[in-house]
Amino acid sequence: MSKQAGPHAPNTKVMNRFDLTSRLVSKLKKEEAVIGGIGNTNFDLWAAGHRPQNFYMLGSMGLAFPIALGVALAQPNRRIFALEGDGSLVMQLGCLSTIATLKPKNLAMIVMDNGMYQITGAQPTPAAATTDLIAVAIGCGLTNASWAADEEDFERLVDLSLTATEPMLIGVRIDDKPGTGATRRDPVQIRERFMLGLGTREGF
Ligand SMILES: Cc1ncc(C[n+]2csc(CCOP(=O)(O)OP(=O)(O)O)c2C)c(N)n1
Repeated sequence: MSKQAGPHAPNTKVMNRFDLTSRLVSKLKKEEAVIGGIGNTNFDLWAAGHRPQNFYMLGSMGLAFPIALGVALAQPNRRIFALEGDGSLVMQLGCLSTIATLKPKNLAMIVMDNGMYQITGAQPTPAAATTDLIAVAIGCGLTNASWAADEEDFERLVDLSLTATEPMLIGVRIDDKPGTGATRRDPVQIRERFMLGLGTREGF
């Protein structure tokens, strides 16, 4: 079941998380960091081809954007991307205000909006029929936030984000497909590998 109605721009195409994640990853040539949220966003990030600069969140919803904010502030010369599900973002809306206030110019966020908590049984989220997450972000002060109309528009927005001078949020409506891969559930390995990938750990 794909969400057809909702508060979003009416002509926004329903796309696919793995396809969009693969399109994003194929554009990354400068060791950009990518933070995947819990579950499907990090499964598809893994399936799109592991990179040493990928971090895969386990267990807690809503932490992809906050973690990415920390990385963006710590490494201002690196571009940072974050992938989050709509249900997870609803759980952590306050981070949008924080990011709008701190304005890291190297941070781009993507919210994968399927209107449901897919991985726990497809229960509807508030984004299904009530909450427009891009409107919320703009209201928080993230003025560089917009829905991607289709895959081509998504790629255009990602290209813009690679040289943006303010934080950017891209909203994509996606189908109800589960993630295509599965990250190994080993938090220590994920953390150490990411630190090596970002050059903050010399070896372990
Ligand atoms: C704080 C917290 N509450 C609940 C859960 C259980 N849980 C794990 S994933 C998930 C749904 C995530 O939904 P969304 O972010 O929209 O991603 P989707 O599954 O749709 O890809 C839930 C409810 C959790 N892991 N952490």
